[in-house]
Amino acid sequence: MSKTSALRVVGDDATTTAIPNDLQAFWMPFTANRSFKARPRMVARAKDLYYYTPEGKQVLDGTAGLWCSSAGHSREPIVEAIQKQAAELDFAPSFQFGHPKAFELASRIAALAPNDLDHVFFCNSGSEAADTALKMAIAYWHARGKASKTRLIGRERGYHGVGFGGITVGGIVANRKVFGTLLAGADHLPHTYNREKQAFSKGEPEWGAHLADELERIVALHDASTIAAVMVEPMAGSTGVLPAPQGYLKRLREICDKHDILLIFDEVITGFGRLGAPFAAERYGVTPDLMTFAKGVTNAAAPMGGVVARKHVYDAFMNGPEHMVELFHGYTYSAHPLACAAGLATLDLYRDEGLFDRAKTLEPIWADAIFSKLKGKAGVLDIRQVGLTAAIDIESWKDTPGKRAFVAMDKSFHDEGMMIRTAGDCLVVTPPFIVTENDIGMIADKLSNVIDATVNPS
Ligand code: PXG
Repeated sequence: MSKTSALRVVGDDATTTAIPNDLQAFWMPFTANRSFKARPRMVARAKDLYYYTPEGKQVLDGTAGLWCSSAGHSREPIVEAIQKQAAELDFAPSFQFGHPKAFELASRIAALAPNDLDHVFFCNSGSEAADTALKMAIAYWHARGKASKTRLIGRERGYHGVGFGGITVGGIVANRKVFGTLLAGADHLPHTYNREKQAFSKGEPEWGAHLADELERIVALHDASTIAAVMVEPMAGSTGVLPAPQGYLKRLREICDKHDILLIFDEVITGFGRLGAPFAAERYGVTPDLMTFAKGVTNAAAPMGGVVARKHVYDAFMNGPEHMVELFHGYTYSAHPLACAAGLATLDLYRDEGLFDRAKTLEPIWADAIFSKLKGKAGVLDIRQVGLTAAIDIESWKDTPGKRAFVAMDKSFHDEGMMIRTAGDCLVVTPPFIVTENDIGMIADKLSNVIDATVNPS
């Protein structure tokens, strides 16, 4: 097959867009490539709550992209900031040099983060943020003269991106099982989901705080002198929205304190308003030692991630000769000027439009709409929700687990004009915070339609 692919033009109005006619070259991430290429779900443009296909058809963004475009798409202040920055300073090294917006953005994020989470390390994705936090934790104990503390504890069903550190502490089996032995010395807490005890809870389930005590068992097995850190998502997102049981995170914090173990919150999804507060740490009144972020920091208009460290973590590194690098870690694109400009414009937009408060105000309206429309429907096995997120477990088709949700996702795009995500036979919706009550009703209706349309296998 020729490697040059001509462009085919489709559509016949102002929305006309050129699309490549050869879909083979792009090996798509986390995608059923053959199915996609047989029946593409293509978008070419986006504005506010909507994507538009190359043909100009409107698609409601039920997922804020991948939980990341929280203020809606192609927002002018962010677009302008990126354009201006590209013309003014396209790139600057952050190794031994700096540029003003990196410091400004770090200060703004530190100010948003609770307590003494005061120092911000930049990278370019949630995966890099997770691996950075894990490396920081191990290096922290080394710097403190406790170099035997290297074990990393994660949780079943956890998602911390796709780097080797992240999949080692992560607990999504498909993301781990074909990648060999991973990092040595990891262990896992049990996940916090129990349908029998928690089905159809709104917000944080009442049952499950005691599962944090499993950390005591892990400490007893390995000894605290070998454990560097515990990393968890305050709400496990990718696995299909598992909100932390009431009191669970506080208990985890107490056990970490008791045994001198760092607590890392992976706030890649929960950071920047998704749970109605700047960070989930604030919603739950629990301060981790390290906190990752990505996605919403730039409204996803430029790739960026990072780790916020508490003062005592940062200070542990600030010794030795002053001409020496304190932490041998970083990325060429750490604090990339375009991402910093996008981040500053995004934080302004969140503040000016009160979008975190909006998410908080909308939460009960969102929960009521989803529950009242979908609870009790045939084949709806559970609904979980916290902040502006919801996950609906639907009954699987016989012998083809995951296929019903896949078909529902495809039908949602093509027939209902709405983008949703799936996790096994679970439908996940996480809209931008700019949704209105009316939009929320529409999302619930469209979900109801695709659930009905997939009762029988196709
Ligand atoms: N940590 C958490 C908690 C995440 O949710 C990452 C790390 C990795 O981020 P990057 O930027 O490396 O992808 C994530 C990413 C979904 C979905 O539909 C979730 C993510 C990414 C894509 C899809 O659940 N989370």
